Amino acid sequence: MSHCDCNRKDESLKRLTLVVTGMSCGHCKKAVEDAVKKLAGVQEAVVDLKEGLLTVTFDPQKVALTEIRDAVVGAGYEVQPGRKKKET
Ligand SMILES: [Cu+2]
Repeated sequence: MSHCDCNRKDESLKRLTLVVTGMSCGHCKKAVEDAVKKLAGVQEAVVDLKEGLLTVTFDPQKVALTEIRDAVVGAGYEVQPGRKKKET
């Protein structure tokens, strides 16, 4: 039925924001982003250094949230248990 599946890829992607502690400069930002982007299934990883947030766009079929956390921890930083920082 579907003659074009170019949109399907985007629909299967998930976006999550994680609270990451320990980042203090542009080098930390890049280290976290690079570590997460290395994972298969991660399409985008963007760190907001000021807020201490990591926004990841990933394919949940290919990579688990725990793997993303492990990558951040492996780079030397910590992921807070809360999935998303509360809006205040
Ligand atoms: Cu740094």
